[in-house]
Amino acid sequence: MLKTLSSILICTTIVCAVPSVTHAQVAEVIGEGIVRFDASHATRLERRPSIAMVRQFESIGDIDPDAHPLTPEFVQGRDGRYIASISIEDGTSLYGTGQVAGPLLRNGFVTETWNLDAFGYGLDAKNLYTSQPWVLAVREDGTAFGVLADTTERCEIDLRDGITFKGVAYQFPVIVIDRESPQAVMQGLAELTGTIAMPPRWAIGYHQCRYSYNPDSRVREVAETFRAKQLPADVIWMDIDYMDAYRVFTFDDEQFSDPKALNQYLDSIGFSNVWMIDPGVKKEDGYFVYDSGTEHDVWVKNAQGSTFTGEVWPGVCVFPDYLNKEVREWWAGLYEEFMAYDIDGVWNDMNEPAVFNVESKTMPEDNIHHADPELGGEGNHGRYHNVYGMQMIRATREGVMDANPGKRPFVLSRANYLGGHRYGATWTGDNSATWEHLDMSIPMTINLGLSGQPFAGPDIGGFAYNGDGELFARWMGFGTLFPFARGHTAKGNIDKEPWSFTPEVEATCRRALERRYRLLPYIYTLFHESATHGTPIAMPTFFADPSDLALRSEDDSFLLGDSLLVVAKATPEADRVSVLPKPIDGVAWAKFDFESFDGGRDSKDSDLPDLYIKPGSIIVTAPVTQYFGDRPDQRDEITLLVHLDANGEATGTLYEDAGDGMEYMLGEYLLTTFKATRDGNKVQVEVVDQQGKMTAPDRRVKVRVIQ
Ligand code: MIG
Repeated sequence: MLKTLSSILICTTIVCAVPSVTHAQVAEVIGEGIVRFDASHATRLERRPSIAMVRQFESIGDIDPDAHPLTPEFVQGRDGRYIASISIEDGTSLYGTGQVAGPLLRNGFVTETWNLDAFGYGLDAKNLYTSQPWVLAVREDGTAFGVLADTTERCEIDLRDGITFKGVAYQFPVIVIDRESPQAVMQGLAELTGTIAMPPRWAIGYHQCRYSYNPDSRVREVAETFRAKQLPADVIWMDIDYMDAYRVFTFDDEQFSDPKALNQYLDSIGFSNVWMIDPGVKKEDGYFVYDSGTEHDVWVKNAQGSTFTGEVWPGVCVFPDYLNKEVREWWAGLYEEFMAYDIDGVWNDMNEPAVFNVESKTMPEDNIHHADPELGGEGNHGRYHNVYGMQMIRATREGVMDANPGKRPFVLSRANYLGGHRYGATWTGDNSATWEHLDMSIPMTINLGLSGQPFAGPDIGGFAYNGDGELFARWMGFGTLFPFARGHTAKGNIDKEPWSFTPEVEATCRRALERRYRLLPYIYTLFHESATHGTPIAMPTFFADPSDLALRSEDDSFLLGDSLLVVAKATPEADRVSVLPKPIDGVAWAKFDFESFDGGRDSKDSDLPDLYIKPGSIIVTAPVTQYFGDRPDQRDEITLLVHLDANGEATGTLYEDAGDGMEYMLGEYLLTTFKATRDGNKVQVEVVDQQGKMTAPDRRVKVRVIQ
């Protein structure tokens, strides 16, 4: 016995000296069903801080790696690359891997984490704007596990034969979450990487954008047209042309001479506003951002130690080193004056960071970042590239919060990294106005959700190219039901507002928008669930029944929360048949529309997606409003859509709060659980639970039974 012990001790020492011994792996439990594997004791000691995770999880206890069913095999390839692989059983379906083009099911694909300005990307893109080194694996029986390669470096994710991660210069640890269902695995990921913060209510309304609405009179005109035409919308966006020659934190004197007055006007007609800020700062003496940044020594340095310059929109630019706390504080400080123009939300674009006229489209990998010790300390750009945008929006968010204390910030970022959902929402970048991209916007949004970023959606209508009215109507039809719903288009394109095509297209857009606004109580409740438990908001249809293999590659449809299935018509002919979840105890998911709500306006519009409600669930809806805050009495009426299960029962919840501010964190909210029960040929509905301190409104509750 003694002898064995001492030989183990000796062995440990040898392992430290000779890391090529393969079974030197170490494994430690860091959460419920969550194990972190390191290649060796030595690499464990040299492990870098995790930027994806909310904190550095300590070991709750070591386990024998050989006893774990999913122990990765760590090897260093002949090319020096660090490889970690996990084999999978036949019948295992793979998802996630971040922001990826192509289908939902990722088996057989090779992608890479390397944030890229990918304008005009196609179905075979290897890497896009955000990086999430994470795979969700669903076994044949519906149990699941997730694998996180905890590295910020460029990392290949090869799903051709099991799960293989290939890093470049660092022996990263691998974290495995092994749980009973994909939902439980996603919750585990949220335990590690955090959840979204509850957004302001206006941010879950419809957003209208284009590159760019300018001058300010055009912004007013577009906003007014939404109101005149009774097309629900909450937000209008200011893209880069509002700036004075693309200098961030400035306004063009002529085209946007009075931004505050513009924002106040927009507010008076129920529009919130979002304004763009890029990371590239024009290198120009006398420009206050450049002067101040230079004075504070905030710019990223090149390998020689002098300030790196690269070209972006304003011409030659310098780039803040957001990896550094003092730089982030400096950057946050810039928002005080900016937000004082009554700005509501901020859009950080180009933060991969994008650099023009260089082959790599970004800064050199040997640039230097003075990263905080908590982020890993000084290191080159190759190491920190993928978190540059994430740290930028972290700083932006701080700045926005400091400038508008007590308000909920809204930040949209183009680049991001696993865990970056804590700081901002993401969209799928510069897609195209084609049927392929319309089709792909569903799996892309779902896989982002399965990679920890639930607040996501595409440029509805497509960014590059014009597309036609039919494409636009179809895309608006289901796009308005994504967690982040924003129409956008590139410079030089035709107008792409809901009224820009034919009266028929406009009518479809109105129906689609009205559906979102009716569903807002339900959608807001889903955001609350996501902010509380890390639940994805738009989920793959197979989440309805993870053991049903027929659903595993279904990606023309998605679940918006557990109770609502959205089946899009994603081909021009609308001829593809989606697989639906099976009936539950003989009760089918029931198709419904909002027809009887408003005399048929919603019905028989073949460009709208089909909607199904899950047996046993209640979906809480409200009358159509034009924007958040429209009709102060809007909460005085709700309609419960009820679909009883085989036992004649259904339940559903409703989360309500002030829609902005932080008081909800002190209990100023209301979380109501409704239960419906069949009683002869009647249906009784009662409130079975109510949490939170907000006064329950005196309201009319209508019930609509769907069968
Ligand atoms: O190089 O600000 O993805 O949404 O409209 C283009 C102009 C810069 C890229 C963004 C797009 C935005 C555009 N931007």
